[in-house]
Amino acid sequence: MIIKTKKEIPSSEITAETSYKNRREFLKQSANVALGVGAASSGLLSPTASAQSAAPRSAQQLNLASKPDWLAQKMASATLAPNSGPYTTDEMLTPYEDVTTYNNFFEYGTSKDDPSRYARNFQVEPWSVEITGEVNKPGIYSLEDILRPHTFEERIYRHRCVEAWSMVIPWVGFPLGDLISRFEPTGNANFVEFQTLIDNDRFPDQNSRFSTIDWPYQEGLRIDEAMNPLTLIGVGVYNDVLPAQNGAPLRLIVPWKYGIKGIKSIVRINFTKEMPSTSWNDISAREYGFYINVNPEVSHPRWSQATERRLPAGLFDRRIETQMFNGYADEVAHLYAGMDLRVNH
Ligand SMILES: Nc1nc2c(c(=O)[nH]1)N[C@H]1C(S)=C(S)[C@@H](COP(=O)(O)O)O[C@H]1N2
Ligand SMILES: [Mo]
Repeated sequence: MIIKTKKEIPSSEITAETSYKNRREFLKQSANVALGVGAASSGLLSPTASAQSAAPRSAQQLNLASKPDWLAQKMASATLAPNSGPYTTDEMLTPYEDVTTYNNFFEYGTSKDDPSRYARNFQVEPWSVEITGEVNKPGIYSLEDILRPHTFEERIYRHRCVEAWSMVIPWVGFPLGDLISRFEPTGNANFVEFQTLIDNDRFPDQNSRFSTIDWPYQEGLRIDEAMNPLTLIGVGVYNDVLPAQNGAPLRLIVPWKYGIKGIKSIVRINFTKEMPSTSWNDISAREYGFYINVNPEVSHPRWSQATERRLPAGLFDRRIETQMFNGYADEVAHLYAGMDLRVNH
């Protein structure tokens, strides 16, 4: 098998996206080889899978904290998103730059660039997740215990913020349902509640007297929403571990709901009989219901949700129409059969 060496690329030109594309090409070609499609003899294989780990990025974007070997290995063996179906989209990906510098993470401040600025040197180790409530196997699990049994997979999802902007993001993660099953929920587990880390040193705005949120940031799902195959525990983006500003080391991803649901840097998962309270519902139940499903027909009291600004913005705003359930109606509409989605917004 002949493997061609790639021409030297100046490090300034290596971006997260080129390394991302290179790895996708590499994996696709490897798959072809495995299937006997015969790319090997044509010299198409590029040896970039190992080279890409050295791809430099600006320190501001990085914020990757620590990446233990076991995690790096799992990340490298993540399966690619399929070519069609709900787990992918052929819409243009939002560049890594935007995904990692235009963020909502109020623990760092309320400006879009606060998270990437203040998340420097965020240490994810040691990290543990406490499992409590209506399960047969509660306990405190280390990050490795939580993640190791799962096969990582790439999913390319639309991400729609309640503020009416959106992105298309190649996540790496695994189905939340697979994680939940390991703890054996009891018959009383009707809801799942999630909490973000409280840490006044690492999250400056948790000290602020002016912060609107009563920490910790808290979110919840009905158990059938949590078990839906679209719902992910996210551990990476663009083939690499999550930067701190995107919710390292693990976060929730629920693509048919407004981004609010996607709680970051999770330290506790609690199984409850009653509907849990959620941070934004506590602040204003009128504006943010428990369900917050993406719905172009239900306006926010202060703005329409019929359209969204798709990032990257470029010279002019790219305004597109918002889709019911963010385009995932076939997968999730049945969860809300018989419910009035204006009341349960
Ligand atoms: N802990 C915590 N999680 C959070 C938030 C937050 O402020 N704190 N913001 C939410 C909102 S409103 C959005 S749109 C997404 C943004 O995720 P991203 O920055 O990775 O795109 O994170 C969600 N998860
Ligand atoms: Mo959001």
